[in-house]
Order: sequence, then C-alpha cells, then structure tokens
Amino acid sequence: MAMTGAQALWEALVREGVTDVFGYPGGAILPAYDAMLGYPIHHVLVRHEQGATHMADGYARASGKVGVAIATSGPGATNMVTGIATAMLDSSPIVCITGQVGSKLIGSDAFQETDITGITLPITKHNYLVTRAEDVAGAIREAFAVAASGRPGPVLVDITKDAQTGSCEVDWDATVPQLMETRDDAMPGDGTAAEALALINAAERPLILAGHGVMLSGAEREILALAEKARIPIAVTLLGIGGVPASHPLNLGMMGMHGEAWVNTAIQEADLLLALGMRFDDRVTGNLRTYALNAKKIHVDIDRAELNKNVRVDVAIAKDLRVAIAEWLPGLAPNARAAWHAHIDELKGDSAVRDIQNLPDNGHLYAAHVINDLWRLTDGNAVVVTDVGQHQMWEAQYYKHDTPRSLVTSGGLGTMGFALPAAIGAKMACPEKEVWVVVGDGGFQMTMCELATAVQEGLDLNICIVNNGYLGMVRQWQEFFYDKRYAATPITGPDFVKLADAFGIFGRAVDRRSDVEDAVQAARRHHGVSLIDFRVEQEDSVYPMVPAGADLHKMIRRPSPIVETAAD
Ligand SMILES: Cc1cc2nc3c(=O)[nH]c(=O)nc-3n(C[C@H](O)[C@H](O)[C@H](O)COP(=O)(O)OP(=O)(O)OC[C@H]3O[C@@H](n4cnc5c(N)ncnc54)[C@H](O)[C@@H]3O)c2cc1C
Ligand SMILES: Cc1ncc(C[n+]2csc(CCOP(=O)(O)OP(=O)(O)O)c2C)c(N)n1
Ligand SMILES: [Mg+2]
Repeated sequence: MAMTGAQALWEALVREGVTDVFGYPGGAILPAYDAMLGYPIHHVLVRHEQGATHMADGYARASGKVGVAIATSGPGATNMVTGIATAMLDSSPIVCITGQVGSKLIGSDAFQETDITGITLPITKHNYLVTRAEDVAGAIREAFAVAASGRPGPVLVDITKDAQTGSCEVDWDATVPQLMETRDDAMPGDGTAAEALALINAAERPLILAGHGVMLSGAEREILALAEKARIPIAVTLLGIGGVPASHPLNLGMMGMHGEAWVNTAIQEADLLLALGMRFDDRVTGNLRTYALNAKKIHVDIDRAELNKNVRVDVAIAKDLRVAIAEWLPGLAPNARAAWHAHIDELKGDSAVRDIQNLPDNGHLYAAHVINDLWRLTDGNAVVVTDVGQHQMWEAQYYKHDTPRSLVTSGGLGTMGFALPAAIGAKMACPEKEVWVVVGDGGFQMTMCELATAVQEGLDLNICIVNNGYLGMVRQWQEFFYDKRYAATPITGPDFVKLADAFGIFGRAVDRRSDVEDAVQAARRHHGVSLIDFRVEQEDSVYPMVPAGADLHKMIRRPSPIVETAAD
C-alpha cells in the first residue's frame, strides 16, 4: 500500500512499540505532524526542544525502553544538541527525529537550514540524513536497533521535507535492521572467564566497582550472586546507584569525588578491582597515577573502546555484563574474607561524614536533612530525578535507592536543566510510580518552562527545589580553591511559590526542619504538580570531596561536627 514518507515514519514508530513522543512542531517537520494525527501515538508538546530530548532520555532511563524526541529543522534541531550530548555521555537510548529543508535546498543556506547531522556527528551513536520517502521506514527501524543495542546511545534521523511528503511502498519485512558488528582485532577485550576467576579466587581484598552497565545489561541478580558467593564488597558509581540495593550489607556506597571515604580508601587498599559496567570516569578515579596501585584489575564492558582507556587492566573482557558474570558463577570459590570485611568496618567506623543526621535540630535547614526526610517519607520507593550540583550529590548520599532505575541523573555531561524535563519523561514512562524532582535553584531556572508541559499533561509530579541562593557546587569550588571569591555564583530567583501559583500548581516554601515532613506529605497527597521551595543553608558544602585530579584517598572531610556558615 502506498503511503507518504511521513506516514511511514509513524507506522515505523508504532511498529517499534512507541506510545509517547516528546516534541515541538515547525515548518520542516509539518508534514510529519499532520500525518501523526492518524496514528495511536501520544504527543507531548514541550516548551523547548532541549526539554524534549531530556524527556525522551528520562523516559528511557526510567523504563529501559527507547525514548523519542521530535523537532523541526534549524533552531528546533540545534536546541536538541545538549540533550543528545547528555544521552550520549550516559549511554541512554533515544531516537531524535528532525525535519530538514527540502533535499534540493540542502547546502543553500535555506530558511531554517542547519547541518544537524554534521553538528551531532560526535554526540550521536549514529545519525541519518533521509532524502527519499522510501528510505524513511528503514532508517527509523535501524535507528531504534542502533540506539538500544550493545552500548545504548542517541541516534538522530534527519528527514527532508520532500522525503516526508513523497510517496513510497514499504516492504516491512525488508526493513528489519541488519546490524553488523565491526571488530578491530587490535582492540582489547578477549580476556577469558578462566583468567578472571583465577584472579578472583586468589584475591584477599577484592572489591566490585558496579556501574551503570549493571542496569543496562539487566545484571542486578547476577552481580549479587557473585558478591554473595565470594563475599566481595561492592562500591557503586553515581550512575550505578540502584543497580545494587543500597540496603544490601555488601553495598558500601558510592565511590569517587563525593563518594564515601571508606569506599575510596578500600579502593586504594584492594588487591583486586572488578570493574563491572563502569568506565573509570575521572570523577571516579581521581589521580590516575596513584589510583588503586595495589590492585590487579578486571574490567568488563560491552564497549571495547572503554577497555584500557583510562585504567590499564589485567583482564579485559568485552562482553555483556550479565553473560560475563553468569560464566564466572560456577567456578567461583566461596570465601568469607573475614579480615577484609572487618577492616572495611573499621574504615567505616572512622568516618563521621553522615553524622549530620544525628545532630539535633539547631534551627538550620540543611539540604541533607531535606533529602533524608524525603527518603524516609517516600519509603525509599520514589523515582528521584536530579539536576546537577550540590543537591545532586546530597541526593546520592542521603536517598538510599534499593531499586534499579530509581535514580535518574545526568552524570557524564552534568547537564543543569535536566531534572524537570527528565522527570516528565520518567513519569510518562512509569505513571504508577511516585516521581520526585530534586533540583537546585540555578538549574531549575534553566528549564522551568517545562512546568507548563507537566500541567498540560496532567502529571502527578513532585518538585523539591533545594534553594541555597547560589550556584552551589561552583560556589563550593570557589570556597575551597579560589579563596571564597564568589564570582557569578550568588543567584536570585523568582518567588517560587508565586511561580507555582502562576502555573496553577501546588506551591509551598519551607525554611524550618520541623516543616519538612508536613510539606512533603502535602505534596504527596496533592494530585497534580507540586513544588516545594526548600530554603536551605546557603553556604553548606558537600563532603567528603576529592579535589579534581587529587589522589582518591586524600579527601577533604567535613569539619566536625558541622560547618557553621557565614549566614549564621
Ligand atoms: C557534579 C558531579 C559530581 C560527580 N561526582 C561523582 C562521584 O563522586 N562518583 C561517581 O561515581 N560519579 C560522579 N559523577 C558522575 C560521573 O561523572 C560519571 O557520570 C559516572 O561516574 C559514570 O558512571 P558509570 O561509569 O557507571 O556509567 P556510564 O558512564 O553510563 O558508563 C557505563 C558503562 O557501562 C558499559 N555498558 C553498557 N551496557 C553494558 C552491558 N550490557 N554490559 C557491560 N557493560 C555495559 C558502557 O559501555 C559504559 O562504559 C559526578 C557527576 C557530576 C555532574
Ligand atoms: C548547563 C550547565 N551550565 C553550567 C554548569 C556548571 N555547574 C555545575 S553545578 C553548577 C551549580 C548548580 O547550581 P544549582 O542548580 O543552584 O544547584 P546547587 O549546586 O546549588 O545545588 C554549575 C553552574 C553545568 N553543569 N551545566
Ligand atoms: Mg543552588
């Protein structure tokens, strides 16, 4: 049956199981929007195309499905760039569809023409410029396969206006994607299960470094089987949070720049690191020249390019993590490793970093209290979507995630403005879940226009603004490393409660610890969007901290018991 390229686009999306797309129309994508009305796909009208990409990304991270964003050519497409890069850095599968000027106009500086495939080449897993109607369906189906397979990531499909309006016959059997794995034999990754087992079984002080790949490969059960059978403690990356339950006795907590001091010390003292689905980001390793010098290292990653990239390892295995661990389990020797666990318990005992929770209410509202109360009041069951900054680190430290995909956060690109739109995507993907946005006063102001999107969609969404009147994470660096010269970090904002009112949503401001619980419960009871403006201590800092590039074990610790601030 003949159809237009625009119809082939939606038909292909329906066949991929897509039910929701996030987008914004314009001239070059109008034929596609017109055809959309004939298909059972819900379109979420965003307020800025960056929001569409973060929504698709949040949708993907919360559900494991591929998220879809759609925009017009030129400014619509370029507005997507930040969201695409965000998804790329964190291996999140999204498909972005853009309209393009007519194929005959390409290269003529036509109205709203940008070379979006050129622009996004380094920040997509793959991209396509489709100029003929008959190529639309195949490109879309391949885009989904590329986005979701192997190491997930963003794919962009740019479709010219004439490819949308042109007519085609689609042989759907012929559009089944045929992906071929190209392999460079010079790349590392051919380590064997036997080599890994020899190191694991001989280790006295092994430590698992569990990353985002645990959830991307669905290896949550396997990693626990490995840890429990061989009694190996686990440290998680920021993006690995939730892959191993926080309450599991073998889970020591987060590693890295703002990780737990005992975790970083254990890494430096370990005799074996098992890096599983993580990529040794510099926020994780600190100074590479002094990183885990006592440890042999096993690295499993589905992407060969990650192996021996930042950290040279003894056994490099390019494989899906779930498959790799399953191969190890039968040959794994049970081992209590009592001395190692006793030592780690000692390291933990020495750390006062979480003592803030035990302090009596001294009249100050600390962000850590707010997050910890949020965890307690939601029974740890919420999907929390954070922005970037101090509040993001406090969330990682004080909200204990026991379930996979319950923390959605921008790690690699660290994109301020991510949280609200990503949470909209997460809520669309998981309508039955309680979703909380944890966002700074700075980042919220970057994409707060998406409040209107959440309202138009009738979403039940909760927003916790950690309002410290600063671009707090940058202020903290200025405090520690620039002599408290606060250049361009004090930031004002609107009256967020009045803003909530203007959007027709529930709003409340809290500046006392004793009011936190009531406000959180009121927001939870409210059906619709709720916003709480938590006016927290202005100059609090995130501890502990490894200064950028410093040795992992040389952390700045919280001055005891708590820093009193300039605002006191
Ligand atoms: C302000 C700020 C502070 C930060 N501080 C910290 C910190 O203190 N600690 C910290 O950990 N992070 C921190 N980060 C985050 C950090 O920048 C990285 O994003 C994070 O460490 C990456 O975690 P990851 O390697 O597990 O995930 P990713 O970067 O997503 O990497 C996942 C890896 O898994 C692999 N993979 C994917 N699928 C599979 C599969 N099926 N099988 C096997 N492998 C697979 C991928 O190829 C990739 O190499 C911070 C970020 C910000 C913005
Ligand atoms: C788009 C973007 N611009 C700049 C930065 C650099 N940056 C990282 S954290 C931060 C401060 C964030 O302030 P806020 O949103 O108020 O959160 P807080 O740190 O105060 O919790 C800035 C400016 C960034 N990560 N992203
Ligand atoms: Mg702030």
